[in-house]
Amino acid sequence: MSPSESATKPLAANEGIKAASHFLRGTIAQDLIDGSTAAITEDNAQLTKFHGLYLQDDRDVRNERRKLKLEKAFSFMLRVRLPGGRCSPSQWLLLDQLATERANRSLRLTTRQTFQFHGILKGNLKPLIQGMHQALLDSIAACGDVNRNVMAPPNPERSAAHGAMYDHAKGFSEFALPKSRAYHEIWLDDQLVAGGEPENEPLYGPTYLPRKFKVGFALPPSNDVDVFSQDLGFIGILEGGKLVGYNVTVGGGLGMSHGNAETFPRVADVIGFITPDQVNPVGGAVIATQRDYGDRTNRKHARLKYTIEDRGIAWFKSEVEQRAGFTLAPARAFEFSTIQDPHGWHEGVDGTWFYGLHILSGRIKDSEGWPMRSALREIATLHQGDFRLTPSQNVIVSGVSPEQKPVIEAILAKHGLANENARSGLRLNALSCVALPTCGLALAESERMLDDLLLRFETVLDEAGLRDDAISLRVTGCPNGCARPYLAEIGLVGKAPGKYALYIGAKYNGTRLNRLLSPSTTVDDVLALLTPIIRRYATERATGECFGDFCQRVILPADATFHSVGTKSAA
Ligand code: SRM
Ligand code: SF4
Repeated sequence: MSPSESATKPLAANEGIKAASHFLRGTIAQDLIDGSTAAITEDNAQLTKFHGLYLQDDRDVRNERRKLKLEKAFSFMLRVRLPGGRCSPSQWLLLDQLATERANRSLRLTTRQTFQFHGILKGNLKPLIQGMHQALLDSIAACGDVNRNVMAPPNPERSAAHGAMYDHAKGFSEFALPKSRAYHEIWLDDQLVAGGEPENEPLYGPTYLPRKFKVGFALPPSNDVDVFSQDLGFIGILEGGKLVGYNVTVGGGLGMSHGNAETFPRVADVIGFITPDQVNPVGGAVIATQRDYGDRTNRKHARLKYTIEDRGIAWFKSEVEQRAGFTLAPARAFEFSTIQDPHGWHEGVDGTWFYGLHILSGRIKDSEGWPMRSALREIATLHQGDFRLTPSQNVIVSGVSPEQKPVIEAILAKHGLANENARSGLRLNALSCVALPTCGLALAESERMLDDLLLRFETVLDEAGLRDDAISLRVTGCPNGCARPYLAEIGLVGKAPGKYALYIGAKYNGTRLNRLLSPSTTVDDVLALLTPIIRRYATERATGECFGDFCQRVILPADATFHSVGTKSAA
């Protein structure tokens, strides 16, 4: 759709809801005391997203309840705001306790480095949010048409540059927070002073952004945050080990709809280099440009990537420069080699150690033979450093003194979890989204099928001698792309119960999208299609060639549909 076409169309319904909400209040407070339903109104369900909350229902029991003419089994999901994925042991313990008292006794680490609670009943929302507040945690803008949780490399101890980058990411998160006091009033019972001060959202305006907005900071050679999938990205540039600035990326985004060619995943463009003090001005200018030019008539066309596709990257860059009041310098050279988390023990530059612990799909719970939640709770009671959540749904126990190392190891061993990192390269690089039973948009299973899928693949990899090879595999229950499947060497995207679109051939370092191999396959077919390719890869690959590059070179037809970093003109 051209810019002039969108100018003549009516605004999307959410725009009216936002405009009438009085800066995100709506009638949420009234809904919370309505005991006639476990839900809230549809309009308020759009507004609570800005407060980090989604209304959901248990899809496993939907049909049964429909037959019994019962209301859906409603509950809420809450997403914590946690820039760079960092939390203290006392915060961990409190979140763990809240999961027991107010949610479904599990914590879910997300692909954007934060925690989600599931299964919160309406009456538990306020106590949970007030509990988080005691530990200085909130869920403001964790969802909604605003800047979301800002991603950054999880381990500042790796170098001084990592530390500086974490500070910039946290600073940007604060800078781009909505200013409305609605969250404090509704959830924390802050009183309105004399009917309330007039409010203003200097960055967003009263209708916020046309759509969600995502920011990530990456430090080469690791592209752990998948910077090219972000609306706005900052790639750290070092000189003599010092962080001198960032290459700015714009217009990444992964969501699409099956069968709708007007929606597509897109890798971001690199538009130039800035110094660290220019992060907020440039980021603010990018947000403001999207605020003013993003498509507010069609939510499937409202992300920044479409604004850039429609108007051109040169126009976008010049608009950002005009608003920021300076010109971006030419982009500097950079190279990414990996997306993988640091598993196991590593020494930081400050003499402390950190331990990367693999957690499949980021689900922290206690199950038979796998008491991960208990083990992490016990670590949190003794740990003197902090925890870092990674973009690959894992956790890093960080800031461990040499004396505490054996203590952490003993706790893991006691719970039978000492070998969680001794897994196949495929498993250590696998992600899945939540999907069923909580996600209202899921078309197929994802988290609940990942373990079985990996076991089946691992048999094939073992036979081919590839058990330790790092190959990225990501599964989602629908094409929205929450586990970033289009940037995986093997991507399965839910289409219908038991059916997946199969994509292969992304570059392992997250700089090239994959391409469609088969539009609708069962898991059996996925295995049947990929087994011979994996066998060929084992014997025919070039030295150092990653699986995605091999597929691109040998398997996939030449007519690419998705593009990669560097193939488009970065103005
Ligand atoms: Fe997502 C919607 C879960 C990362 C693209 N995502 C949802 C919802 C809230 C479903 C809904 O709208 O009702 C899912 C809740 C499921 C549940 O029960 O918990 C959901 N998204 C997730 C998480 C939890 C997946 C995970 O397993 O970790 C991730 C939470 C991140 C966070 O902490 O903020 C998550 N979602 C992503 C990512 C990856 C990323 O951001 O790095 C993407 C692709 C990148 C992008 O945005 O382009 C992503 N989620 C979407 C979309 C498609 C957006 C689009 O542009 O089309 C939707 C649907 C929508 O917005 O309409 C969506
Ligand atoms: Fe739900 Fe789809 Fe996101 Fe998976 S990818 S969590 S199914 S919206």
